[in-house]
Amino acid sequence: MALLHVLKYPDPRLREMAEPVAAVDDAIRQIADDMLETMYEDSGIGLAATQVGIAKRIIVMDLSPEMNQPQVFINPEITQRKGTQLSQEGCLSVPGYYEEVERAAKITWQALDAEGNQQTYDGEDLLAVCVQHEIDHLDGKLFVDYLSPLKRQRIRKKMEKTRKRNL
Ligand code: GNR
Ligand code: NI
Repeated sequence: MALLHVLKYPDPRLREMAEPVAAVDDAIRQIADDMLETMYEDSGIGLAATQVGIAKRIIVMDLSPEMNQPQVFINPEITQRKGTQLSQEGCLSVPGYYEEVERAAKITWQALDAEGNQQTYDGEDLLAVCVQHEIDHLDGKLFVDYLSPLKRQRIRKKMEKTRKRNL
């Protein structure tokens, strides 16, 4: 197990398109385990491999109150979207900022599980938000992209200042 470094906006690596995983092997499971450890350490409910500088289509999540129900989705693809919902989103790559984003209310998605088996899942509310947020990361997209250019610019400027202060 190892903690990974979470990239912060506006790091250009957050804009890369992640590649599909060709085979779910021990190396991929190790990445997923390290991502889960990192996500729990940073009190997140989800994490995409893109955020830790690994351009592979792997996401991890845990929406249980006890944070003891880890989920791993490899090569996830949304196959159905229903309705819309507005909710406050945050991101470990944009720490300290929370903004309202519109997403599909209910989704169906397919993914490989940690054993490499293809599965189909349904989710709504926060689960659906989180899956959409994480798949966006794999496509190089961040929740701030849904905000007005002015809001996004303000967040970017403040993030850059914070980064300089921490150098
Ligand atoms: O921890 C997280 N919380 C969260 C809250 C609302 C909508 C999405 C999220 S995902 C975020 C962790 C993260 O950055 N995942 O990419
Ligand atoms: Ni995020």
